[in-house]
Amino acid sequence: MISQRGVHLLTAHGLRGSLQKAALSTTGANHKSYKLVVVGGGAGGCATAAKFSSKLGKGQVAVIDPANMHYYQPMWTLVGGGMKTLEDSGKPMSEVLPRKADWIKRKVVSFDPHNNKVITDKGQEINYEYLVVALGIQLNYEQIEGLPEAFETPGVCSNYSPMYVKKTFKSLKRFKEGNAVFTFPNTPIKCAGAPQKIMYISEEYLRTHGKRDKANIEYFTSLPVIFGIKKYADALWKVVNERNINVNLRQNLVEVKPDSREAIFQNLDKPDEFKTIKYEMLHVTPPMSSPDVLRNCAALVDGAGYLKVNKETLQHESFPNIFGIGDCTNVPTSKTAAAVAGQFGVLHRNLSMVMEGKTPQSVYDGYTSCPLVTGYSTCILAEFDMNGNPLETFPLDQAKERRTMFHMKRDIMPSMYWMGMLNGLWEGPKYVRKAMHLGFSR
Ligand code: FAD
Ligand code: UQ1
Repeated sequence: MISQRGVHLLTAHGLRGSLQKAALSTTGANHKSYKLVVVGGGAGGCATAAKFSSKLGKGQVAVIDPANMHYYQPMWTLVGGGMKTLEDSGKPMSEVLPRKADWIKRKVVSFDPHNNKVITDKGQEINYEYLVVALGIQLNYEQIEGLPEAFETPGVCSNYSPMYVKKTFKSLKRFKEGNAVFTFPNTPIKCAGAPQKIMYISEEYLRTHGKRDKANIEYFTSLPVIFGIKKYADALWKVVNERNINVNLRQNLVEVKPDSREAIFQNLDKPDEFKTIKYEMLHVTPPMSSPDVLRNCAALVDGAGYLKVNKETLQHESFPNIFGIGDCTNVPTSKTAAAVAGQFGVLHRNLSMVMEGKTPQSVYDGYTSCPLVTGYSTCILAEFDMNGNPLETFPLDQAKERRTMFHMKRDIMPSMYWMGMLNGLWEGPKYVRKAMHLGFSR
């Protein structure tokens, strides 16, 4: 059900009247206006722009994003394991954004939601009737003391950034003996399974390359659990135990000393207690936050700095002409591209209704998925909802490591992303799930 508050916000009659004040034409290089502005041309922004530029026509939709490249980030797990290259994972932004949308290749530096405009780093004011915020999540590597310097040294890597992902496989190849350390930070992150996926891949690599008996594999996580959903956590404990991987819970990486090749962790339950471990290889998942530009706009965000939307309709809680999608929102589900796919169907239906002066009806169930790659040919396909209940597509035990799921992740998902999702044609596996369960599934 849509909450009472959501329904109340959406009676968009008054909204449409006031928004008509926003000029619809382009009014000069430093001041442009669009029916719909999409901030961020990543997974959620690109899908949204494709759908609405096709619906509204040329010149009505703008995407603002400064990036030259659009990356399919889920592939970086495979890049880290040497199964794909960084080049395989990216396409020029100009090739993926829809032709009917204007691409403003700039960074948004501030929001002015009371006046329906955003400002770019070139000082341009871009007015909108409707706004979709799809900024993703910010990586904060610099918050870990010594880490930026450590990235300059061998063996320190991170699948989370195109700058450091190539170093992961290099680190595996140069590994001789010692500790291979994998971290999970003390903040919400995107794809909460990725910090351990690369650990399982690394374990298999070291085993099949004759180095496993000289390697000690350590997982340091800030969380009190190995994974947030019990069904998959139970399966992952089996994997780490069978493969002799040490798991250290409630341990947060606070400092790296590249000269002595040491990583320092704080015990989050006893904050005065620190543990130092020498590393031969260190894979870091950085602390993350809502992007600064969003956090700085108090009217748009919740206490944690994320875009404050109705978790069911994805409409902003205070500005009915603003919607959010993806990692930058405060929707309480695990931040993944699969979640973005599930949100996208809801967003395009609800925003279309608001554009027609109607009340949003479509409800997001919190669907998200994390293909937990456990090596070079196996994967546990975790799928669950906002309440942490499994919401699985296939009528089989998805907590089991399977080759079929690995092939889906490696060979099918990329095309589904580039051709389906970015063209606004993939809303997640809801209908596949219903078909697979003969209609007996949500
Ligand atoms: P993004 O796709 O990150 O896009 C944000 C866009 O905003 C970017 O293009 C950026 O340039 C732009 N931007 C940022 N700041 C500004 C600004 N100031 N002005 C204008 N534009 C700006 N998900 C899965 O479903 N399955 C997986 O297996 C999976 N594995 C992953 C593995 C790794 C290693 C990583 C890093 C991620 C993984 N994900 C996975 C997560 C998935 O990639 C993200 O959740 C998804 O891309 C989020 O989409 P988004 O549109 O919210 O943000
Ligand atoms: C998915 O929809 C998606 O978005 C495109 C992903 O991101 C790459 C995924 O990893 C997964 C698993 C899904 C869900 C799709 C199916 C068919 C289960």
